[in-house]
Amino acid sequence: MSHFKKLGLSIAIAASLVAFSAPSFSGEALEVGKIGVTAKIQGLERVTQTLVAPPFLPKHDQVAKGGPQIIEMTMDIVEKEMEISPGVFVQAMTFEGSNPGPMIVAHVGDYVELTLKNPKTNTMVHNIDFHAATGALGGGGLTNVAPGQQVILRFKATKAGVFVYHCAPGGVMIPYHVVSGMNGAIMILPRDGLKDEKGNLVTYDKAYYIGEQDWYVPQDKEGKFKRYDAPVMAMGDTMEVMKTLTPTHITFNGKVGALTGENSMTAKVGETVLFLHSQANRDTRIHLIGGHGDLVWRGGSFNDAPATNLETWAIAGDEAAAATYTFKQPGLYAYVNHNLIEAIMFGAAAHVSVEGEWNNDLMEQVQKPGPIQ
Ligand SMILES: [Cu+2]
Repeated sequence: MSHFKKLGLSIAIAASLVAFSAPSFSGEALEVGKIGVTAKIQGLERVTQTLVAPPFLPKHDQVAKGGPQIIEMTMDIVEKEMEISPGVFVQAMTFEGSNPGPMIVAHVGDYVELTLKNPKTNTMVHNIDFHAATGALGGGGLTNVAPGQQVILRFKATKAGVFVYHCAPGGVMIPYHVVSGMNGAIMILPRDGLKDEKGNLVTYDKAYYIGEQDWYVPQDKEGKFKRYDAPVMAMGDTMEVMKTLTPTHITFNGKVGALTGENSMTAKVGETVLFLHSQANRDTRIHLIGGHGDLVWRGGSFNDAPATNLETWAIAGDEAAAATYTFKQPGLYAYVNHNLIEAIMFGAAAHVSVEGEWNNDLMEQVQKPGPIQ
């Protein structure tokens, strides 16, 4: 063994002895551990994720390149009046000004580091509870911010799946903020990507995030929807409607018709689309009319094998789920909450406009409608 190699070995042994002996000083063990974790995290690459308004997702890799990263992002809390249906206004509370808030994307093993800002023009205390996070009420206990404050929370992504996040500032403010629009979702992908029911890699050509929201808008004696100047002024009347457990409106992405017409989701025949759907407060059931859920991660856990070929998939209140579908026919598809009263009369419907060649083998109108012969 050369002198240099010997020297190197003895340094390694000395270092490992230090490492092993340190925790034996029980009083300092915790401190050493903390420093160790911080040093480990500090050694990771930092990347900034630019959040985008739903139904779109931030730029991301489906299969992680390299090791875990610290993914930094900033969210502004925005209190604002939103028109959820023509002529119907709510005093909304939002992450980043949209309902739902932006989708965050990470991989298992990454650290999500969020700077949450509550501008001083806001009127309420807010926070964030990540269902993907472990401890402190999902981070809610560490992120209460009054108007004019910001906070930085970092959590490790340990569970693969799609998870809701929402504001949870305590007591009746929890449901009030959630049904005022203050919720979104985060997708934590397995480092080696999504897998089908047999364990084979699944990739998608595009992904959409649909956030379903139940709204409880007070009405006057004539049945006209009331309008308020601030969330605190709308609260008393809104709580009375909330207690009926009957929403007045149910939207996909913040407004009746937000994902229809010119704003329809799009795809081409042959493309695989990943649909991510959250409902932070209330049960729903999703159906793609004319298509299927080829692969459905019920409950949103990517560690579980997906269900296959579903017609409708249930999403429990305060849950997000994922489904893929490879489009086989062109045309306009309705993507709905298949309580059809909620879809058609309350607003919980979207469209997917699909381009491509019609396949007569899969479906053909053999005879046009005409007089009975
Ligand atoms: Cu809030």
